[in-house]
Amino acid sequence: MQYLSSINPKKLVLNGDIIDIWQFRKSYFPDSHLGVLKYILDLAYQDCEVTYITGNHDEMLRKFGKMQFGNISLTNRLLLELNKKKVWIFHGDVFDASIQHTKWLAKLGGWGYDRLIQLNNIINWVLTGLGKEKYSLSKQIKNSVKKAVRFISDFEETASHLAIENRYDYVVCGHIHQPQMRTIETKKGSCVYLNSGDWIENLSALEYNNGEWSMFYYEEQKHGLGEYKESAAAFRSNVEQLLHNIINEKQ
Ligand SMILES: [Mn+2]
Repeated sequence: MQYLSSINPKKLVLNGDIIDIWQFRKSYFPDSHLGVLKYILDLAYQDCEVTYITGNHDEMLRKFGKMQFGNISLTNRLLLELNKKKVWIFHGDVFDASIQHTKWLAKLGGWGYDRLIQLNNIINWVLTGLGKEKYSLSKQIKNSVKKAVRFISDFEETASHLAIENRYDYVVCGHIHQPQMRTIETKKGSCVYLNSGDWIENLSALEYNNGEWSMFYYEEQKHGLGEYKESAAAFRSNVEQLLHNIINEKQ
């Protein structure tokens, strides 16, 4: 909240796994988390364009495809043009099942994100059919640090190869919880790979200001943020009132 209330974005992109639907089912949702969601609604209310990109923990939302509610849009991926540079933003779990096939995947080139999702689903379907478990990143990481490091670099390269094939200048992912900003070159060109990290361990975010990308790290920069005061409380009770009205109207 301290970070969120310190920024004043024109656009806010939430790159997947914001709401853990599986946990949500177990009705685990503390007030502090709800406060973050309400604050984001507040931003949207005040003319910030909020884009909610679906991840694997909130993949149920994927079936809705693209949706728009006022300033809030729900999507599987986002294309932006910033300073004449093409930016491709998606969560990245799509690579989980197919990462081991990086090389031939890169050769296919020009593959859209939706087809990658299909491929990922097919591979998991085949694995399940064979009585094997779905491919899981967290499991891979638990297996060995070496494998995890390999996975991360494969992930970054796969994303970048696809971005280069599709002529994007920037590719922005989440999912692997590894904040990163680096240029990746291939014979066909180059692109900048960015990862916003996470708000579990790294407490990091990507920012785009005056034509430049930068990484925010809460631990290093929190002293410059100022304190968060619960001044948005008035709006919050408004949201509660609004929800209450909607519910009552339906009855
Ligand atoms: Mn994820």
